[in-house]
Amino acid sequence: MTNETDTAVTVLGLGLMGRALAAGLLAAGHTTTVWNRTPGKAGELVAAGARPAATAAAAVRASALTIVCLTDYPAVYELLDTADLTDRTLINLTSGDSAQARTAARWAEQRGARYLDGAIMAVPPVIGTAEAVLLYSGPRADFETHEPTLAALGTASHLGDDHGLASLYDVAGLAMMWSVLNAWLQGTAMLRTAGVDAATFAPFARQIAAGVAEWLPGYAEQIDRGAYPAEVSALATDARAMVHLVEESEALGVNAELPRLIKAMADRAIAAGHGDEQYPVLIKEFGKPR
Ligand code: FVH
Repeated sequence: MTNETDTAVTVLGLGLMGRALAAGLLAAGHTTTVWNRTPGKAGELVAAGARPAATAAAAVRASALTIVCLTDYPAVYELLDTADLTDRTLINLTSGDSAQARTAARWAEQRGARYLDGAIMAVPPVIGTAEAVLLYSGPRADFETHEPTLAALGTASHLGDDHGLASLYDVAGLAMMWSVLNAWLQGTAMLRTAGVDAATFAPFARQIAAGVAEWLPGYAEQIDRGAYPAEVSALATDARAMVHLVEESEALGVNAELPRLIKAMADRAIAAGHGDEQYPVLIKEFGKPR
């Protein structure tokens, strides 16, 4: 078991996020070695006690644990392909998709390293606080070994042994985030045609979003059970309201692409015989390629 206060860690990549990660580790008392491709980004960290390494390869050898946070996965390979990773643990917090994470795990393991993939569900200013949620996937034993150290960065969650899971959750979270924002922007665009400004609509929209969020556990239960009894509303009823959304958007002269997409998916599910079932039956449409 590692010691929470003095575990040696290397951070590769001192962009906005990498600097926040290194600062969090330093603040928690960890011996922190840092390296960045472009010189000059380590100044404040070094002043706070970080050890600058001359090369990425040297930085990796300085600590049993290396955290890498670069722009993308190709940058990680470019940086570490020739480094000696033997007996090191590499935690890759670079954003990517699940296939990239699984490929990176094989790549690291072929080089004798233990590998965890991670996703940061936070912005740099909250790193080091419980508000920062960081997701990890890969062998549980490796996560548990470093969990006390990772606690310095925020709330650490292990999702499973499959290295792809952290990225998959990350991307699923992005689907949520952009869908909610797009729905709000759609409503805002519509209301602005009547002189209602975004700030006026925002509290109402927030209430709707919070109300819908309350439905998720029950709807998830229907999806996992594969049964969609119409307990509060049938999809066919929702689809009739979708016509209003499409027609209103078109009449107002705002973008109607999203309303049309929403309605087209419901129409397909209804055509497939699901009109009497409840909204989450649309998982059948979301679950296949198109
Ligand atoms: N910033 C954020 O809020 C988000 C929150 C969610 C997760 N992300 C992901 O974190 C990764 C890094 O993001 P970042 O904000 O730190 O990005 P930058 O400030 O642009 O820093 C990028 C660093 O990557 C280095 N780098 C890029 N290519 C290479 C390479 N071929 N070899 C070595 N290093 C490379 C770059 O170095 P330099 O340009 O300073 O020399 C920076 O250190 C990212 O995946 C986000 O999606 C952050």
